[in-house]
Amino acid sequence: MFKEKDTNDDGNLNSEEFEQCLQLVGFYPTTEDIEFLKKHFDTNGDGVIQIEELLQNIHIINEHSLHKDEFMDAFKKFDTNNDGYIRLAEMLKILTINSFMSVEDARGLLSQLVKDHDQNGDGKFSYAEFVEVLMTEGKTSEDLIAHGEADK
Ligand SMILES: [Ca+2]
Ligand SMILES: [Ca+2]
Ligand SMILES: [Ca+2]
Repeated sequence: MFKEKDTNDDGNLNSEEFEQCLQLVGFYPTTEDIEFLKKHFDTNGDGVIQIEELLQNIHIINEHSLHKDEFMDAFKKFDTNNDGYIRLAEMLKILTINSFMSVEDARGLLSQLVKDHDQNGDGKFSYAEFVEVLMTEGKTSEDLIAHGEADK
């Protein structure tokens, strides 16, 4: 369904085409949203969103559109060095802050999360991977977000 939005038919989506695609799935993004998503869903790092990348991440973008304030807040909170990835050390720090979890428990949880959700195996969570953690881990993720919120 996105093919027709790719007006010059090269498989790449410019910002405008990308925005139109998002509207197709019921998401009316702001310019800030577009920039954020372009940054985080450009999986192959060529600076453009391909239709393929959009399709791969469509369930995440959909979830993002429903909970973006909550998710983006949580992501920013975990990404303490602001490099666009949540490294395990960053996550460990949040989890163990104020003795929320023991270091041992936190390490256990992290290794499970990495095993299940680090799709590309680079040992850190991209925004897309992080949203997937939140989507599939249910209770845990609510705890994570709540904890991050409480510590503002
Ligand atoms: Ca790309
Ligand atoms: Ca980081
Ligand atoms: Ca990863």
